[in-house]
Amino acid sequence: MSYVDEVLELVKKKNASEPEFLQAVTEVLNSLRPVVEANEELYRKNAILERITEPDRQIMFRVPWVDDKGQVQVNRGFRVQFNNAIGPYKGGLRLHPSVNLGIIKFLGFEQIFKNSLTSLPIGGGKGGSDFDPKGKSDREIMAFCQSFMTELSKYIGADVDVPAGDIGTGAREIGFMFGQYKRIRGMFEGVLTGKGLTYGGSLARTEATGYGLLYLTEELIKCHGESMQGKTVVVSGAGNVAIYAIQKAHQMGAKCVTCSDSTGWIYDPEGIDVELLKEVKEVKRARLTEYAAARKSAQYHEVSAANRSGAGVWQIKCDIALPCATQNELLLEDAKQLVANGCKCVCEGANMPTTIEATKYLQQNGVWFVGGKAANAGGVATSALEMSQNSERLSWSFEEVDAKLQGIMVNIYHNIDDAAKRYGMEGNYVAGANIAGFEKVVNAMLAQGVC
Ligand code: NDP
Ligand code: 2IT
Repeated sequence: MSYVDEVLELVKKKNASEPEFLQAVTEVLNSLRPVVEANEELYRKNAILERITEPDRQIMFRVPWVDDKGQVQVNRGFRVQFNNAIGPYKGGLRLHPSVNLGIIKFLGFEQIFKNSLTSLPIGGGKGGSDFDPKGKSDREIMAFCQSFMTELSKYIGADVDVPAGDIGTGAREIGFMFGQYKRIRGMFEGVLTGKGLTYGGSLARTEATGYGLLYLTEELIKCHGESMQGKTVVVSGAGNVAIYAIQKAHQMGAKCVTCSDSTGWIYDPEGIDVELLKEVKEVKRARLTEYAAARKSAQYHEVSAANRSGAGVWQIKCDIALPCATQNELLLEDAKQLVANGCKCVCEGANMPTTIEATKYLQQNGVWFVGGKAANAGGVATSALEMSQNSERLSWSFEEVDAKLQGIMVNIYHNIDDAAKRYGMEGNYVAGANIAGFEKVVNAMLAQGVC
C-alpha cells in the first residue's frame, strides 16, 4: 500500500467520528501523492504524514456564563494547536452551535497550509465554541467571551498562539476577549488579531479576506486573458467575508447579484447594495428579509427543507461564483448547475465550502477552481501584518496594508500555479496550493528533528 493510503487508513481509524476532518485530510493527502512519491523514503522514516495529521495538542474546556435571566449556561470551548513548525499557532475562533472537535480540527489542519502559503511566519491552529451568538444581548456576549478567555488565556500569547475572528466572532467579541486577557495576564500584547483600531488593530483587516479573495480572483482571470469588468458574480454568505468580497468586486467593475444567510438568500439583479447589506448585517445584526424590505429590486427566498441554505444562489447564471458562508455549502448538484449556466471560475472565500465531488466536477469541466487555503488567505495574512505592527509598536496606513495584501495574494496565485506545473498538473490549483503550502512546512519539520 502506498504511504499516502496507509496514513489515510490510519487517520480514518483514529478519527472515525470526525467527517469534516477526514474530508480535509483526504483532499490534502490525495493531492500530495506526487510529492510524497518523490520523497517516500525520507517522509516515511520521519513519519511526516502521521505527524502533520496529528495536532500538537487539542484543548477542550467548560465555558460557564450567566444569561440575562440569571440562569447559568454551559458551553464547550476548543483550541486546537495543530502545527507550529513555521511560526506561532495562528487561526480564528468560531462561535456557532454546530462547532465540535472535528470541525475545529478540519479548520486547524487547513490553516497549516494556508498560513504557509501567505509566506509569513505563522503556524496552524483554530478554536471556538458551540455558543450561539444569535439573539444574545451585548452583556451576554461579554459574559461568554470573558469566561471563554479566562480558560483560553492559559494557552495563548503573542509568541505562542494568536487567535482571531471567524464565523460568529467579529470586532465586538475580539474586544471583550482582549480586555479579559489583559486583566488576567496583566499585559498588553498582540495576543489576538482583528482588534479595534484604537488598541492595536490593523487598518484593512476587516476588509482583508474579501478583498484578498478578489485580488486573487482578478489575477487568475487576468492570467487567462480576461478581466473583472462586466462579470456577473454570485456570492453566498452575508458576513465579514461576503460583504467585503462584494464591495471589492464592485470596485473592480463586476456585478454581484446574490448573497445568503442561514435563513434565506437574495437575488438582486441590479447588484447587491453593499451599504444596505452592511447596515442590515453589521449594525442591526438582522436577517436578509430586512435587506429585501428596503430594496425594490431584491427578491428574497426563504430557506426550507426543499431549499437548503445557500443552495439557491448557485442556480443564478454567472461568470464567477464565490462561496463565502460555510463548509459543504456547494454540492455536486450545485456544481452541475454552475457549469450548465456557463460559470468559468469558482474561488472559495469560506473554508471548504465545496465538497470533494463538486470540486472534481468543476475541475473536470474546465472551471478555474481555487480552494480556500489559497483564495481566502488574505484574512490571516493581514492578521500576520497586524502582528508585525504590534511587534514594532507602529501602525501602517490603509494603503500600505492593502498594497501588501494585494502583493501577497498575487504571489499566492503564481506560487500555486507554479507548484501545479512543477508536478505536471497545470491548472489544478487545489493540488498546487496543497503542494506549495506543504513543502515549506515539511522542510521546517525536517530541520527541527523529531518533535
Ligand atoms: P460571519 O459570521 O461574518 O458570516 C458568516 C455568514 O455565513 C453569515 O451570513 C451566516 O449566516 C452564514 N452561515 C454561517 N454558518 C452557516 C450555516 N451553517 N449555514 C448557512 N449559513 C451559514 O463569518 P465570516 O464571514 O468571517 O466567515 C465565513 C467563512 O469564511 C467561514 O468559512 C470562515 O471560516 C471563512 N473565513 C473567514 C475569515 C475571516 O477573516 N473572517 C478568513 C478566512 C476564511 P447568518 O448571518 O444567518 O449567521
Ligand atoms: O480561516 C481563517 O483564515 C480565519 N478565520 C482568519 C484567521 C486569522 O488568524 O486571521
